[in-house]
Amino acid sequence: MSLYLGLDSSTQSLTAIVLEVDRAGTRIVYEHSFAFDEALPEYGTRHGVLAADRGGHADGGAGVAVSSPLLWADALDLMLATIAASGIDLSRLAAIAGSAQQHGSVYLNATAASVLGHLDPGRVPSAQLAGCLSRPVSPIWMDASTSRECEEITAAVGGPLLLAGHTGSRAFERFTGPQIRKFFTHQPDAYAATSRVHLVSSFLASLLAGRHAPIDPGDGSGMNLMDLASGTWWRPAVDATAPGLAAKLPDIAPSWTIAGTLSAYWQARHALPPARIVVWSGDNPCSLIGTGLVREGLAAISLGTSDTIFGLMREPRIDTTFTGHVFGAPTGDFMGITVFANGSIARERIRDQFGLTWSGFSAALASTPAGNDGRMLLPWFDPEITPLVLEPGLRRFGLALDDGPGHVRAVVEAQMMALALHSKWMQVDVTTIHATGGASANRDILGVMADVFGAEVCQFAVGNSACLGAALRARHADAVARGERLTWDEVVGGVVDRLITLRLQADRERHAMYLELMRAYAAREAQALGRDARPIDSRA
Ligand code: XUL
Repeated sequence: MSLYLGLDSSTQSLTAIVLEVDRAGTRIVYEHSFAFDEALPEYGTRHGVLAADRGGHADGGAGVAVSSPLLWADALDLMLATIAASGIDLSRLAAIAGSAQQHGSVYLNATAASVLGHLDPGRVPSAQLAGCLSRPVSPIWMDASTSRECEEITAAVGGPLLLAGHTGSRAFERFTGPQIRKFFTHQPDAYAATSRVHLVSSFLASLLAGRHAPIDPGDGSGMNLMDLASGTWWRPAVDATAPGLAAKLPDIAPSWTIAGTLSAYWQARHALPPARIVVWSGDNPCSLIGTGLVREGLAAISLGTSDTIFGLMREPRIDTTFTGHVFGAPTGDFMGITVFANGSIARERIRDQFGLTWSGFSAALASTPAGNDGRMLLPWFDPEITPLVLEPGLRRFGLALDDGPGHVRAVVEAQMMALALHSKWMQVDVTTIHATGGASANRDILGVMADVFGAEVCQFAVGNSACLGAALRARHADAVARGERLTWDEVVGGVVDRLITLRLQADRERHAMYLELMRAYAAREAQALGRDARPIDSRA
């Protein structure tokens, strides 16, 4: 009998899931989560993002969103201490894998390799790692401040089609390459003092293993730097991003690679065994596993800080509309994904604006008719990724400022219609949607999802499928390392399907109504963006 630990370091929180695997099957035996703002208030984050007076805008300006790598390190320490005190027999812990918010980058100087390997178990990690940072903050996926760098990289490699053809995406503001370029142009000395650029995922794997860990193709494909087909750095993009970058990037290795064993620091600090440390991946690639999408043709929607829609692809199908991305999948395949920045943050803003609890939010949704009697909004509280909106602001249509229930339905309908409209490029037959993320606990939101897509929606007992996916990846990588043959169907089978708690069917009439409403939504979106409605509308 073995235990596998999955960790998910997301924008706002850290989650852990422990799986127990024996001949009878796989069970979740432990699950714990805490929010960064509350568990580590000394870092001064709001929703996991550093406030302006804590370094949040120190190196940027408008559209900047940064967090602290030391916060993530201390959170890991706090979580391992909590798990160690939980009473589980951790001597059976065989492997640890992780998931992290994608795109964020961590900049380390040349001392890091030695410091990572010689941490003092008597002290918290942050106190010892601070001197290794060549940049005290990490730009994260919510950052929208690199349009200029996106243009420069695109031009240097020969245009968006070439960049997307190789890396899986046109240049996106939050992607790591444009962020690295901005650091190089704004702080050339600090860039020169950087010897390793990690992603959040590879940084945390390095911290656990006590040495520099590789990047997996799932998270590497969110950088505008990796050649998808070969899973190696694409030299024209690397050279277009910043001088000397090739020497600063970690290796890329398959998602089931063992990066090392849990370092002496963690073993001594929390009395943990020398478990295998599996290469970490991004939260969306991990969610693909945690929602059981190891076959083509199924789709998942994650309603987290960001809302995302994704599905597995055997062959990379590049999005020539440049809306979404092709990432590597932890199975060694690919995944199509479209990302919306205004996910839970938009839902929370409406909830808070009208003084509601989540049950009040649900009640408001249930009390309003499908279609909202024509009331609509465009939910762009923050800069939006899909479609690209760099100057945020809510746009209301027929919606009075004090109409709480109207706003609740309008934000949910807008999000679901945007998800449906902008994911057409993925060519996935959306007949069944696996819903995940915090807001997937809300049955009324899933009802709107089913009706907008005209699909069956499955709700899971585990809201954090990225964390479950990480734990399942730990199990898979451990089996590979032991020389066992274990298919991905076997990894997820009997685990993910057993967690389905509810299947919601679409209402045909309401779906027909939403198909009409989507045309109006697409037209309003196009109008707000100052362009003709046809490109979106013709695909509706
Ligand atoms: C994916 C993306 C977000 C983050 C959230 O491209 O930007 O979904 O991964 O953690």
